Amino acid sequence: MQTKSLWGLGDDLRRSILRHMLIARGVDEEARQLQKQGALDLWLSCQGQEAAQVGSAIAVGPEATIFPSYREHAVALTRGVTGDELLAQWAGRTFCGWNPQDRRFFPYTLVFAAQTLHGVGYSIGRRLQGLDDLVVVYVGDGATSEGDMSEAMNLAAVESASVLFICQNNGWAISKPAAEQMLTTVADRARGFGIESALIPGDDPELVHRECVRAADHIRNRRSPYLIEIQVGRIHGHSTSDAQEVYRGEDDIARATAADPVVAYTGRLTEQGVVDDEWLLCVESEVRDIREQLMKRYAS
Ligand SMILES: Cc1ncc(C[n+]2csc(CCOP(=O)(O)OP(=O)(O)O)c2C)c(N)n1
Ligand SMILES: [Mg+2]
Repeated sequence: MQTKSLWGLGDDLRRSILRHMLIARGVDEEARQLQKQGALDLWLSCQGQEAAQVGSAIAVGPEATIFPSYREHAVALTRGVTGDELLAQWAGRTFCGWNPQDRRFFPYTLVFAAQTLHGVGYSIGRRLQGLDDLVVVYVGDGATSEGDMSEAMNLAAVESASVLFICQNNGWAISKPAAEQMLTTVADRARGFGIESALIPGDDPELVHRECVRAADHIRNRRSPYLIEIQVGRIHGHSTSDAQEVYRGEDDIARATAADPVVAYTGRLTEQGVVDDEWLLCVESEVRDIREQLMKRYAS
């Protein structure tokens, strides 16, 4: 029997969301292990942010062009970038492992916040050419302190650009806590630029999905930008080079780990009978195959 979630999502979509979250978790964990073995130069884990990333990526649909920061692995994988393509850059094998045009997913931007202006400019250019101009820009809380972000929000507002800014606020810019970076929320700041916004929790992919569908509708119908600030938990350090225990309290790390959205969503769909052991074993085996392929390709 087909059941519906609180937000009206059907079982197939809910299973697809969970599958993407589990694949993202597996690829991320494999990359962390490979980095420890020296096979990758660096890895910035997205563990704890899968609900925000998969929920939003599916909600905006395949036509939207995505401008990521450097931690949107779950978005990339949901968009069809393979684990191999994703890891290649971090192994120093390429500047970008995928074709940004084909995937409508631009290269990672290590100069943080630069992608905000690239995204707004791209959307304006697409509109001038009469093409689908919906652009999604992912940005971290720390990057919103850059001048580029303010310029991008202002430009998007005055040009009525079709841009959805998604700020994943994990509470940290490396070791700098969000409370020391800003005195308002990012969502409030957007309103100061004339951009409508929402501040939402990032532990439930279905809620994120619903808010992003609404935001994309708003952008398409009103031809004006929108910003969603998603509160997420960071389970691991900023990167594999970062010892978060030095500056982050044990309780904060424990809270993020306990709130793990992948564990929570797996439990929820199991309890509701949307997935069963057979389905979970099947996805587990798919994830194991992906991890084995990555290990063979990178650990040698
Ligand atoms: C322009 C620029 N300044 C400084 C850095 C160094 N740096 C890399 S990540 C980072 C913090 C980013 O924090 P946030 O935007 O919150 O993203 P998160 O890593 O938490 O996802 C900094 C300062 C950089 N990459 N680019
Ligand atoms: Mg951050």
